[in-house]
Amino acid sequence: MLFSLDLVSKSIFFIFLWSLPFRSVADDSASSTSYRVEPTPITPQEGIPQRISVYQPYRGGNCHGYRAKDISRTDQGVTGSLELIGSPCYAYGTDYKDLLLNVTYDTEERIHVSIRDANHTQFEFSNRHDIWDAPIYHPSSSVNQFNLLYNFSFNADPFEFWITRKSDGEVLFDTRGHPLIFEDQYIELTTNMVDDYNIYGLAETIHGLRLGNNLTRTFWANDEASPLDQNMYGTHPFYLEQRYKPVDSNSNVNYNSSSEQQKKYTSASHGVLMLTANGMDVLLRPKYLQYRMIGGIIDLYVYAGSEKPQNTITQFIESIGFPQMHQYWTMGFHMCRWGYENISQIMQVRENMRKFNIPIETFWSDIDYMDSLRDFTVDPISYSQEQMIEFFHDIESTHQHYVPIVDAAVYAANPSNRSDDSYGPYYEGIEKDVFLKNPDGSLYIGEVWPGFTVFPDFTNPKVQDYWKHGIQNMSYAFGSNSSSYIPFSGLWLDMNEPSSFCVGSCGSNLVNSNPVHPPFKLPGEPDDLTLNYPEGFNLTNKTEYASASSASLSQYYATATSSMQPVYPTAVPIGQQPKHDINHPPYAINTEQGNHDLANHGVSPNATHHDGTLRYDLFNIYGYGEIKVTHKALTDLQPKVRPFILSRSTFLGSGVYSAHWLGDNHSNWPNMFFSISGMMVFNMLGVPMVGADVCGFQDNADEELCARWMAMGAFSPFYRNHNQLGSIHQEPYLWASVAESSRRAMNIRYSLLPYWYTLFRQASYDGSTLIRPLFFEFPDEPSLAGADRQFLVGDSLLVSPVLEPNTTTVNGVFPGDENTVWYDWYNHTAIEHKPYENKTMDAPLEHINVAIRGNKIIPMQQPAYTTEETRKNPFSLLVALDKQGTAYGNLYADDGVSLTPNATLWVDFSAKSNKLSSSSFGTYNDHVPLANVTILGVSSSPKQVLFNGNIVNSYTYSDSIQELIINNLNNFTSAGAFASNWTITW
Ligand code: MIG
Repeated sequence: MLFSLDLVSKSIFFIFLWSLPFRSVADDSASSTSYRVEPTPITPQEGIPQRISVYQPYRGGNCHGYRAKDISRTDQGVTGSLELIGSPCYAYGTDYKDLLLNVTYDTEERIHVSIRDANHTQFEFSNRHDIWDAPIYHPSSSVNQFNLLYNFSFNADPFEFWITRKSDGEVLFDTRGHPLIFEDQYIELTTNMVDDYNIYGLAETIHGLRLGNNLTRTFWANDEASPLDQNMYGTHPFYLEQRYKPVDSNSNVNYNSSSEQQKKYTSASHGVLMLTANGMDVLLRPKYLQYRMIGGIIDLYVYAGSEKPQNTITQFIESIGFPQMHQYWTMGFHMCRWGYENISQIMQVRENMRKFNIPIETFWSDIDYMDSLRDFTVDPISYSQEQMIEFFHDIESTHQHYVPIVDAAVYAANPSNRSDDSYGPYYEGIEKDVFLKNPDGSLYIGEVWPGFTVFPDFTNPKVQDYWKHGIQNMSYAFGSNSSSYIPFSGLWLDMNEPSSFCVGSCGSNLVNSNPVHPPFKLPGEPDDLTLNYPEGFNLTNKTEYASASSASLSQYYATATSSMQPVYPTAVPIGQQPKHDINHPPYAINTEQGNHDLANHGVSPNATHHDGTLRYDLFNIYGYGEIKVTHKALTDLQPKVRPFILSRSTFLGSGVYSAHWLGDNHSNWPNMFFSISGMMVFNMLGVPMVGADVCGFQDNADEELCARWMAMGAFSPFYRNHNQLGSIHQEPYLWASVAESSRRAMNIRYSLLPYWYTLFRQASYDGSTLIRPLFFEFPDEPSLAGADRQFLVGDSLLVSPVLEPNTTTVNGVFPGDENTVWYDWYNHTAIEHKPYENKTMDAPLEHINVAIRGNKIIPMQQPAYTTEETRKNPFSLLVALDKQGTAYGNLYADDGVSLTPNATLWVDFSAKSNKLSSSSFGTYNDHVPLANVTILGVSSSPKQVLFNGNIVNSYTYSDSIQELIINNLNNFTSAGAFASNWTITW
């Protein structure tokens, strides 16, 4: 009998089997039992109700902080010890009596303050370079203490510290008046804040760009669709703060100003990072900002910043890692949907897009393609190998791409079900011992789409081979017949918070009932359930299912205190030592999930990693671990190619390996609006390849929303339309106006690909933002501090999308001063505006307002149906002169694929005094000529136009638009537009 085999010997056998073709559902002989998955959902498990501490009476009032002893200052920093004042106060845990203070001057811009318990009992994230390593730990330059941009000051008794920026005396971080609390499950550190502070970041949440001072940001990786202000998928405990000062309030301040105009304000920004993967609340309040962490130690970094917000962001991103370059094709349009039931439907979308002449670069598959929703399998019928081979052949011939989803959770095979025996990803993981455990060493078994599941421990070194093997086998399952041919172009990592639909290890002892239906109805699933779940699973397990769900519930209730009455973790009497509780810590953070139980809807904090580290201490970095392992697997499989990974959960530095989408939004206008700040913030966090589900994921999109969003999406770095199972279709050809708005906006996007690619290169080089808040370019204008209804693409384009229904106009500002020129993208005329006047622009349904900033030069190419075809078309330049007749820009190019390109090209463009010069550096050349140059802001008709001194005959000048178009440059540049330096004069 198969069930009598022990798991390990069985697994060895099935690792072998796994490389063979996957089981076919038609093979009935594989099923020894009669199964039909019980369709009635079990009662959702909601965890043990917690009273979130931030809304309870404050427990730290009896704490008096610490006293500094043995402080010594060196050229590198400050060290010393801290001693608890008075007796323990047991705010929400047990106070440490002795702490170590370590302040290091990491770089001239960045200071690091660490405070830990003297015996190193607490988990120290910064010791785990095996899990997270970043340039922050390896400062490159030696620090000259005379060049430090900051000062560290402190009071000894009680210990308080403050960090100032030397140049202007601004206090950047200041704990004065707030006692430090340092307990085993509660650490509190507070900084005073200026009035009405402007801070940005502390992602991931859905909020306007400027966070305001009445917000609690909780850091706890969470699978939830669009919860306003609350915790979601990713964790980035960094903020940028921007401060403005009236110019005459402090005559010592003298920020450099390039503007001729007398400024009313000057500004400067700095950054603050609390490096931890533990859960925490950050309280943003009118006078202060408070960190409340439920574990770990304090690793605080302050970046002294700059007058330019972008420079502060560069200081930060440099420390967590500059983002990767993505392949060129990733900039094309992506179409996705949960609910493409078979590959024929995707092939049909491909045909329709072509028929309606709407570009599409990449087809995505959600979990529909999997066999019974199990990772690394492909449905043998609806996504049959035969069809997939044909599909890959077709899309490769047209330079299109395919990206399938992979979920973090792995189906736990049912040992009593023969048809599960071939599920190698489970048995190999058992054999290699790479799954998360319970504290008692048994497997942690949660529940996701395929039923009860296990979760790879991405901190286990052994997981690398396991995961790579999974990806390789998936490639075979799709029809590849060679280890070097991977038919998909990237991987989409979902559910990697990781999400789990029940509380705790709910599937322990229940795998014999697998597969089970999720404990809720799927979107669009009928009430009268006659469907098979998962698809293709057409037998019944009704009896097993019933006992499974009741067993699961009783096991779960047994862990609750007695009933489902709320448990108040803060109710430990002062002076008593609270119990160390991993799943229900004494301080209950404000996590969004129902009942605020930390174990609800995710893999719980007591799940245990291979070395005994609790997930409690690594909670927020699971997705990052998966990203890194996937990245390495992909580079192992295709060593020369830049991996493309799209991840839902992210952590500091994820942009080094991955792109991000903003998750399960809704098809409504507010969600479209919030996606702007979402993109801006992820750009500040070094994840520039970011975008929302265009037209919205949940609920039904309508024509007007989708027309507007397809247009705005064309100005997102990551441009993907995605939709939920059960929602009406929203492919852009389904409504005439959506088709038209998509075609127009994509025409712009594809013509701007050289510009986008250059922006990505700059991001990977110095952390430059692609989707840029207005205040980044115009930092001295306080009214822009919260501007998030318009955005800049790079420094040159201003986009003013319509974000509400039933209108044909949009309001927006044209920032800058009297000298700033903005040109309309479409008609090339200079836009009449007064600085900061809220101007109303025409915005018919199929039109999105885009303005070009004077002083900028934008490289473009003639757009085609795919990015590959566009790359073969001639270049053009759009030169937008400022009032002085000058403009600058640049271009980066390489082969668009290679991890380490063997040739690259940088081109600098500059225009002044009626002369445009192009200077190239590097040898990359795709032998595409320059077709034309359009110059805006030319005040009179030129007498002649010369290219490298040779007369150019073909040009037109428009007096009314003040535009000079120089055509037919192909002959001069047939060796390649930028193969050599040139000048054009007029
Ligand atoms: O909870 O795979 O965010 O993009 O379509 C649903 C199905 C699971 C969540 C992802 C969404 C995806 C969906 N997934």
